[in-house]
Amino acid sequence: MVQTTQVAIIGAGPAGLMLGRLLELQGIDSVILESRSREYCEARIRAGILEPGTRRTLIEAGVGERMAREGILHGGVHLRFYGEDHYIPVDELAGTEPLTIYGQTEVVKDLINARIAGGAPLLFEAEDVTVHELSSDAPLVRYSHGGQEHQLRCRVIAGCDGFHGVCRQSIPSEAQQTWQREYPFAWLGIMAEIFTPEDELIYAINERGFALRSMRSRQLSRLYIQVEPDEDIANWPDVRIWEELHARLATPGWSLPEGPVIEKGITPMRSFVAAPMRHGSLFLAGDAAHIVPPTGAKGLNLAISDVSTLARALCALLKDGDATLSDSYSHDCLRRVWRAQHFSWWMTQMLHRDPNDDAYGRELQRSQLQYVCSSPAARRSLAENYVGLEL
Ligand code: RFL
Ligand code: PHB
Repeated sequence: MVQTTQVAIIGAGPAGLMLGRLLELQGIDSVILESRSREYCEARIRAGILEPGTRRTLIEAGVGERMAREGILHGGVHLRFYGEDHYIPVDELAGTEPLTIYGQTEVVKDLINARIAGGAPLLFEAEDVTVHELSSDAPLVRYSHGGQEHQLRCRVIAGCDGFHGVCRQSIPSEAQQTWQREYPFAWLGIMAEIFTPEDELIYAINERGFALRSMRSRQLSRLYIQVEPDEDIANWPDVRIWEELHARLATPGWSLPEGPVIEKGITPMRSFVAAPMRHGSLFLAGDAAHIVPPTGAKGLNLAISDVSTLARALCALLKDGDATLSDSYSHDCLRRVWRAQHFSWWMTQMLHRDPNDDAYGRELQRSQLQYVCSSPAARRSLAENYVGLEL
């Protein structure tokens, strides 16, 4: 039997779930197909910093209540390098609301709960999803679920299935251009039970490399260190991780408290863009279309801004028959995407120890850090990009 819906959404990450929510509020039907289990999606630890615009979108969509209650507002970041510490008050410099510390896992849980409460279809463990007839106005999605094969006929397919998903790969290579950069390092991240009274993030670099102190709550810290790109987590017992964190983050008069490590993993660093973000009736959003290294904390925020743009475009298309916004969707998103690409690359090269760099390169990097921390114009530029530009 062939089911029908207006929008078939592939992937229940932040992009797919938020798109489903925004469409539901506009009375547009969708079916969300997700390959993983609900438990897996709700436990996957990823981003944690929400721009003011993302916070607003969650609240306006009626899924921001727990975030407003439990999220921690944070107004700035410390840049710590070679013994110097500088505080950049990003909200004050950019003239915006503060950022919010609230884990992506929590955003995903809130969106899943809202979807289930509203009764709109969300299928976990949907296998072998494939997309067809993309150049028609009635594309088709095939998938299997519960051991049975299904077909879903729709008006539009939203490819929100992340970097390794099927949607982008279904676009003929001659119809899409890609740009990418690999970095010669990765991030080893841990979640540790530590009580932290301070609200601010610390980005640090010294001769041993990059480190970041972030958090998920007052009781839960998220910490990262730069490691080799092909590093094996088995080489990193907790004691070695703490040793590196102390060596990279500590300054005179400040030391990092330790606590039990409850999760650890290694994330590769990559920049990637595929354009256009649309092929016929298939629209890509979030990591399906672009990846940034996590240094600028932009990945989740970009996913939410893509689907806000997409929801407006699909609303005009499906309710009023007006294709203006869906025709400009890719162009409209890519402006913000490339700004975030540049900022993420810029933060990454400024804050990591590149094994291929020479002594001259390292002095340039140190001079850049000193300039960013001391020039009012440079501080403001970092702040504007960190909170997310209104484009
Ligand atoms: P997601 O979150 O990857 O969701 C895509 C969903 O699609 C599902 N899927 C499929 N479903 C059906 N059929 C298929 N064939 C499918 N293939 C995949 C997947 O199971 C998944 O549920 O993409 P989305 O929604 O675009 O959201 C983007 C964000 O998740 C991402 O940008 C950020 O989390 C990036 N990122 C980080 N960003 C930050 O700002 N700060 C961070 O600290 C940070 N850490 C991370 C990260 C990304 C990571 N990845 C992708 C490996 C840490 C990691 C490990
Ligand atoms: C995080 O809390 O996971 C986090 C914070 C800031 C970043 C990246 C990740 O730049």
